[in-house]
Amino acid sequence: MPSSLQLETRPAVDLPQLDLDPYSIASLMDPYPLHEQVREAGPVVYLTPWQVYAVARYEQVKAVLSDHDTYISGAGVGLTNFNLEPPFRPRSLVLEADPPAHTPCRAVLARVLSPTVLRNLRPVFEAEAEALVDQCLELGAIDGIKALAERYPLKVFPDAVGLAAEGRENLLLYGDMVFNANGPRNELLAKSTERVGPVTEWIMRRCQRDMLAPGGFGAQIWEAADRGDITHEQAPMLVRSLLSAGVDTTINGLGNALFCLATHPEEYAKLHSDPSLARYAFDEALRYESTAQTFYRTTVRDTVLAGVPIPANCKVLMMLAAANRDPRKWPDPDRFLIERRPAGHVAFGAGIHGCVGQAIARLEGELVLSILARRVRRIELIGEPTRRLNNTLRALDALPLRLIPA
Ligand code: PQP
Repeated sequence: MPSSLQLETRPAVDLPQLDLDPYSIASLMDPYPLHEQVREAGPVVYLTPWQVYAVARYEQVKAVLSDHDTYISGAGVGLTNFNLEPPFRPRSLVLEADPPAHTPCRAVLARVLSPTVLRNLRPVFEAEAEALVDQCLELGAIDGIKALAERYPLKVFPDAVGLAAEGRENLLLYGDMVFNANGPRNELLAKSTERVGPVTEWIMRRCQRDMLAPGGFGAQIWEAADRGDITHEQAPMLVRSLLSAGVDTTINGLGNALFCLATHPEEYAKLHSDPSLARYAFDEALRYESTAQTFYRTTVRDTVLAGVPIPANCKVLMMLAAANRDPRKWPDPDRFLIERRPAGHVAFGAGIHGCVGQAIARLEGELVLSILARRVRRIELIGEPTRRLNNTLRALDALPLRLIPA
C-alpha cells in the first residue's frame, strides 16, 4: 500500500485549539488557572488568539528545550518570528542565536560566570547581603521589593560587571522592556518602550570597554575578544546580554521568594530553624513562582511532538512555569515546600540555552535567604502585595513586610 494512503487512513492526531490568552490581564495577574487548562488539554495545544503551538507539561517542555536542532532560538525566543518580522533590537548573540554562532559566545559567558569566579565573589556578595538585611531590620517595616529584592542585585551585579554607580536604575527600565518584548505588542510593551526612551543608548554606551572597570565581568568579555575567542564587534553585544539579563531576573527571583516565605510562615519557620535550607528554598520558590514564565522556540522543519505534527517555521510557546507545577512530575505541585528537592525544575531552562547565569542567581538567592534566616525570626505580611505585570516575568511591585529580629 502506498504510504500516502496509509497516512490518510491514520486517525487524526488531536490538536486541541484553545481560545486562551496568556497575556490577558487576568492571566498575568494569576497565570495558574490557564496553565492548568493548557496542561490538561493535551501534550501540545494550539492557542488561537496568538496562533502559536504551546506546551505546558514537563515532559514536552523538556523535549522542546532539549532539541535545539528542531526548535531554534535564532528566530527569537518571544512571540515575534524574526523570519517574518524584524527584531526590535539587534538580536542577542546568545539568547537569540543557534549553533555554531552561539557556541563561542556562550562559552565566553560561561567562563566569565564560572564557579571559580563565583567562589571569589562569594565573600563580597555575602558582606553586601549582611549589610542590607541589617538595614532592613533596623527599619522594621519595609517594602520587600524596593528595600531588598531590588536593592541587592542592583548593587552586587553591576559592581561585579564593573559598571559605575551612576544611573543603575536604567537597568530596571531596560530589563522590563526586554522581557515585555518577548510577548505581543500590547499596552504593556508600548508603555515600557515609552519609558525606556534614551535608556537604550545609555545601555549601549555602558557596553564599551572604557566604561567597564578592570577585573569585572565586562572587562573579561573584552579580554576574551583580545584572545580571539570572540570578535571585538561581539564583545559589547555580550556585555549587553549581561545588562539585559542580570538584574530584572534576580530581582524578581528574590521578590517571589520573599513573597512565598511571607505567605507561608510555617515554611519560613523551617528555614529559620535550619538556614542551610536557603539554597533549596530559593530553588523551590523558582519552581513555584517561576521568574521567567515563558520562552518560545521556532520549528526549523516539520516535526512531530507527542504524536502531534507541527509544521516548519511555527512558534512554540514553552510554559516553563506550568511545567514546574505539572502533577505528572511533581507531587503536590501547588504547594510551596522548602524541604522539597526541586532538582530538574525548568525555571532556568535546560540544554544548550540553559541559564548561563544560574550559579550567580543561586548565589544571590542563597545568601539573602540564609542571612534572613539567621537574623529574622519572623516575616509578617503587613499589607496587600501588588503585582508588576510583564509579558514574561512574574513580578511584584510592592511587598509590605515587617521583619521580626531573631
Ligand atoms: C532570563 C539573555 C538572557 C536571562 C540577552 C538576554 C536577555 C535575557 C536573558 C532571560 N535572560 N534569564 O539579551 O542576551
